[in-house]
Amino acid sequence: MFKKILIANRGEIACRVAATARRMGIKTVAVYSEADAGARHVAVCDEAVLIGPAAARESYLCGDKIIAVALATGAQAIHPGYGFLSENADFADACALAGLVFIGPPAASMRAMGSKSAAKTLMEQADVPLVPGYHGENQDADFLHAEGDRIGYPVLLKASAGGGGKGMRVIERSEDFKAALASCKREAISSFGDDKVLAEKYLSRPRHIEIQVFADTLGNCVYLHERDCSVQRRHQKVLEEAPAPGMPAERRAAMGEAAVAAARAVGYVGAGTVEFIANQDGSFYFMEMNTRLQVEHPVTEMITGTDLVEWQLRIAFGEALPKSQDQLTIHGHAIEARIYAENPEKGFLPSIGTLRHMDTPRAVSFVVGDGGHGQPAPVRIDSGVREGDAISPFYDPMIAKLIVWGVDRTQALARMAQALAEFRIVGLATNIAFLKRLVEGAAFSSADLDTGLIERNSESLFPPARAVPAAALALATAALLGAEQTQAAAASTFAADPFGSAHGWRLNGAWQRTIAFADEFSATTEQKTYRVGVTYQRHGWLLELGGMQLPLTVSHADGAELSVTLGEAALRGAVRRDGDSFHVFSGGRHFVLQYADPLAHAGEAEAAGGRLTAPMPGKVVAVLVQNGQTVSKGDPLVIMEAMKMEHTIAAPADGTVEELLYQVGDQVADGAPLLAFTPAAAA
Ligand code: MV4
Repeated sequence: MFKKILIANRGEIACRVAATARRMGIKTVAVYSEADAGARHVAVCDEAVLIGPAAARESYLCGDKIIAVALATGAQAIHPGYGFLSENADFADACALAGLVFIGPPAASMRAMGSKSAAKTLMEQADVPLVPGYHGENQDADFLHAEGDRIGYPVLLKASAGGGGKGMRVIERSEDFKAALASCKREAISSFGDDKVLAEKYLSRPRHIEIQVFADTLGNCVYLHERDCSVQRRHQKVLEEAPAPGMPAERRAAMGEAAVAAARAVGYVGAGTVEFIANQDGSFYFMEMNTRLQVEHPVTEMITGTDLVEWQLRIAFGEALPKSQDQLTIHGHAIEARIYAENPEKGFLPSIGTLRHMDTPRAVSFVVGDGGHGQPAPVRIDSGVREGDAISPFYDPMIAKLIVWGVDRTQALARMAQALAEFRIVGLATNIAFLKRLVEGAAFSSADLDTGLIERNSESLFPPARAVPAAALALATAALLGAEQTQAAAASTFAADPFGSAHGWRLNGAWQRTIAFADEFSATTEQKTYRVGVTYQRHGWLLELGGMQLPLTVSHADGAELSVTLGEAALRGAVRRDGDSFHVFSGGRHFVLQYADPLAHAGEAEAAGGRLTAPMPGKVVAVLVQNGQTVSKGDPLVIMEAMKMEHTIAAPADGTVEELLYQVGDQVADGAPLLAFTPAAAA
């Protein structure tokens, strides 16, 4: 086997390839851009070499630099992952010329599948079913129009050099043919530099079903069954599953054999995917072949108990396929969801920023399937990022792939919903809540699949923002009050300080304040403010919210995890604070509440002035420090009550409290100095 390979990729696929290489005892070389110096794929490989600036065309797309690194580090082979150089035939040739093994198909197979019309001609000769249409050389407008009339409307025009849905035109009527043809050719020449088009019968509600194939250099070729990737959004896959719901065994075998015939027709070696579109009646037609390992390969691994990267490595080394067709049976059901840093409510705009917190469901970061012994892990996460990493604008904003396995689709669906509820991200907008609505929605759960599923169900997938429920407000309030208590206790220097008591504040009996939370701005609704009245009691608080008075007690707190009782209701959730944002994760939902603490930063601007002043007229309700005490920036010093709200005056910087000017119970005028403070830098 290879001793060392170079991984010419980044993110989750680079990490995933590295995991298999490690298991097989193969050393790995990572390449990385300036944006990725601290990236996970760099950390998990044995060696890493910087290849250029962040922009992909100056780093991950520079075949010559990557080949030079492979030669310099003594790597014998290059795994291209997906995207970047993975389907670049010239790069595969350049690897061979440099004496390196390209872990992928022969360059000639890639080129044969590169042109849609040439590929269709080859497929026709190999008896692979094609959509009725015309894919010949004649591009005369009158001739193509006659072909359109012969095929029958609706007709779909596709750019021959296109892919991924670009350069397509649906034509409903013969009268519209010429105009659509001209527009399709204009787009084809500007997007692909080639205005050749083909015409097909347009299928109105197709499913996207693809077959995983593998071929070795000894002439063996097998199929590893199908994946249903019908749930897409603008040609981006959102959910993928295996096997395809409702697939009869005979059709599975027919599609598998057609896919193997397609691979054989182009002399294929290695991992490939033959993409079909299928009518609702089950008839299926060849669309294109993807000459790489695909993003969604884990669902196939889970149901077949294989490690497809191991297969790729063995085949590239010249070994035979690890399993024969008879040994490739299907076990259970797997679903993959792609978790993206994007905002579904804002047209799926990518969300750039830092992963402040990332709680993932309990999962195995990479497992191969059961291999015939026992069951695969129910939840797998393939990710190239860690908490604290940035999602940059330079690359695909995928955060993770969440893959679940179940004995059947029902169990897999339930596990997916549960795992999505446990996936909590703070710092970026994500599609997690959208995915959860999608997998729980009637269309997906009843497997009523086709490529229009998301558009057709947009009303239920993008529900109008609802009022924040009392449970979420209570959890945020409990987190805020609990944190204040802990802070006060830590800041207190008096052993018997009543303010440090875990039971809450008590000053001459109960006292009250009002906490205001604002929900998120959204494109469709106004920002709403929620007021929560708090009365401090011996064992917890009495909350007033939504016109009701309910006692709130914290029964358990462990990091961000909270169990509270609100009235009669036991509530559980996690609350993560990110500045003034409280992220409440409860019941599988994620609420972002802005804590409207108007005076939280009071006094900060006066740090240099040496005196902290009262932000408004009010009463001193707590003094948390002593004369001469050194404090850290942000430590609470004095708490005032004004207009039924509590305001914490915090240390504006590290420094020393020189002199306290008021005592608990004192009335203070607006702007009056509260204490003398010396910042550390000035001391
Ligand atoms: C089609 C089609 C309907 N009829 N061909 C889109 C991308 C390319 N891979 C093939 N595509 C389609 N070809 C005929 N004759 C509908 C699509 C299509 C589609 C296919 C797979 C997954 C998602 C899709 C979304 C829109 C259209």
